[in-house]
Amino acid sequence: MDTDHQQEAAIEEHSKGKQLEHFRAEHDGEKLTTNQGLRVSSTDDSLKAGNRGPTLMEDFHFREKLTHFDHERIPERVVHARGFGAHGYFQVYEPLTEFTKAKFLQDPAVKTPVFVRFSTVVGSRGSADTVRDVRGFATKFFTAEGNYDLVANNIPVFFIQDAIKFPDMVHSIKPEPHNEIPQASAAHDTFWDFVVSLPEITHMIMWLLSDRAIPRSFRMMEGFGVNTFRFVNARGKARFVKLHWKPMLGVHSLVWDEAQKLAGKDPDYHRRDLWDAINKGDYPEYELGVQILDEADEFKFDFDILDPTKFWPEELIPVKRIGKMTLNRNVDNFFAETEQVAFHPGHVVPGIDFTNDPLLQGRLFSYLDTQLIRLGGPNFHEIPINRPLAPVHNNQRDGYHRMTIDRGRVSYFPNSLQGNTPQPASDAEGGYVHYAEKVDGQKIRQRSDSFNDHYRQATLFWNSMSVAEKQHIIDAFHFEVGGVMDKQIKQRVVDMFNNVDGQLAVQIAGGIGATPPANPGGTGVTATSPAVSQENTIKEARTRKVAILMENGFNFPEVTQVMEALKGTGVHAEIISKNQGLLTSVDGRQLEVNKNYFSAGSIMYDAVYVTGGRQCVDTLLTHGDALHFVNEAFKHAKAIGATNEGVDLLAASQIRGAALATTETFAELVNEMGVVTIRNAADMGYFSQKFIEAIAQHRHWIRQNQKDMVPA
Ligand code: HDE
Repeated sequence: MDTDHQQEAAIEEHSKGKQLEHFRAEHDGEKLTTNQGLRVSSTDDSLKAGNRGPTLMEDFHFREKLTHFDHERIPERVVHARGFGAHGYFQVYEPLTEFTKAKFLQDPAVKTPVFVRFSTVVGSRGSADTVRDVRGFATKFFTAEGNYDLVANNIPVFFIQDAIKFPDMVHSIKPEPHNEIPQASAAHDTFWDFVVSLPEITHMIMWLLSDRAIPRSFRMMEGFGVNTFRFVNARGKARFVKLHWKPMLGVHSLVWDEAQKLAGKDPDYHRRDLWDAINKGDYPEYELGVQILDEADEFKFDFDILDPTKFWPEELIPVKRIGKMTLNRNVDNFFAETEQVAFHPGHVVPGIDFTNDPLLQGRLFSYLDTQLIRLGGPNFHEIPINRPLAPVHNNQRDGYHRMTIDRGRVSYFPNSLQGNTPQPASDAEGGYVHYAEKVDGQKIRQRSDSFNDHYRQATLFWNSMSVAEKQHIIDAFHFEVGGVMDKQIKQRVVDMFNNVDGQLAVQIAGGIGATPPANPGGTGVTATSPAVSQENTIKEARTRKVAILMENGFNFPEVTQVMEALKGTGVHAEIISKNQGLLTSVDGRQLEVNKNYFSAGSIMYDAVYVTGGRQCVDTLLTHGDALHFVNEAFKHAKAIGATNEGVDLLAASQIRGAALATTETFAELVNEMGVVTIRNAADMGYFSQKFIEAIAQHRHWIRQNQKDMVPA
């Protein structure tokens, strides 16, 4: 068939309403075209009347190109504007039939596709990744029964109890409206003015000022559904449920100094980490956990289970791990996928239902509403990233950006012209039937008294923190409230947190120039919840990053033995040197430098290793950047390793308190405070093993006092 005939055939198909995809594929010469498919002869010069003359109106290519560009931006999300997404799949471990009829939670053989978007809350789209903030952790499950969205955060509680206060809360924490300062930060007057005026926010502030709000990686964060949902099984029996994501690599954080420096040196730190990990095959994995509560136990606890400023302590209600999510594919296009994805806690499937949690009820309105302005109309479900795998049939029609070509003349129900289709489905056919909870009440703008205890769980959280975690919270108060100008607000912060713990209030006051409480207070709660402390998390070295400081004249076998051992444990190493290019060892062999000191800093790595070789170390000793690298890694409590002459660099640095191998020690390993050294050794096996163990610890808080004395 010649081209004319093919085209005729294709046009005929088109008139029958069929797609022209095969025609397009056959005729695609991959040449530059207009949006109408017209090949363009030049895109460097606009059409002009004479080569120094004015541009002509008839230059449709110029006008189309500029017009499209002028309209490229859509409004960023009002909260959670900065995010990063990835694809993957979810598999349940065993049928959850007893608790829910949700199909995607029945068959361990089924891999349900997912799309996850991680985010910060307050900052604009171009803000830094490592700011102190809650992280969003939203997952879209493309199930056979329609899309299910688990729109979670990395902190299990929330700022407010009723969604009607959400605009106030967000206005207070966003940059102040008169001067748009500060970006992506809570350290300013309007936020703390709001805080001290709202006792229910107390518990959330404890979490926000804890290490949870500066994660090491999206791969090392928990996710919490926050709101209380319902699981409903096929017999109609309902139970309350809280949903959790548990990262297989444990929960780990940055330190504040590191987070601030990273915001300058690599504002894309978290998204780069996720992107690189997936590209390297280090697929992030999270287990889905559920806390399930019988309806009969609704009032059994000293907090209201519908109160979103409370978590359900795992000691009281254990987390059952029901399946695993693996993120194994990066996006092809950030805008099309990550920016246009639209989550909504109201996207549920049969077997998952709501409760009267007043925050959840309000969320059910807001998410759909916000997409209408953000994505420009009611057809955002047709954007490829949002399109369910389950077929869509209904009588909704038209609207901006409609993609579906609806056939026939029937767009109403009931009808007889189309056999009364599409028909609603019965319960047995998978139709969504809302849980028939009995509700009876008067119309009142009030809250239950059971929502009135704002301090006890804040004390429980404080009690559960390790010494280092407590210190970080106090430091965070000093930074955040230290940024407040109004003195009475500062004082009210001290008074507010005196309700949680007297000593906490005294220590807050000490750093912000406020008066300590006359009567140190507290709630009297002495219990702890070990699961909320990151001290008790999974600790392993896999996927961590080590910087190797090196110059010409290094010992080739020494460094390559260590590199092999790291690689064998799934730890990634990069060689850092003053200049990029090739380095030559004592015996003339070469290794390529990955980064120089302009592009790398200790803040981008989990550990540092200094290798031996007389000439190599003598050069390193003349580099302030190398000494700073070691000092800073020590200050940030990271594992540090050095072998043979490499130990000289540590000895010349300002690290304190950790004993180092001396020239007299023969192949004897010294391992103190996460500083692992050995001298006069040829076999790096034992050193590598101990160094990897130190990396797995993530941080060595035992250095608490010594590290603070290090200038870096
Ligand atoms: Fe959101 N939230 N939120 N939120 N939220 C949005 O929806 C809102 C809440 C969460 O990656 C918005 O599409 C109200 C709790 C995440 O696209 C908006 C309330 C939790 C994301 C909205 C809450 C979340 C959002 C803005 C009640 C943890 C990012 C853009 C006070 C369980 C999703 C959008 C993504 C996004 C409203 C509270 C998590 C305006 C009214 C609690 C992860 O609709």
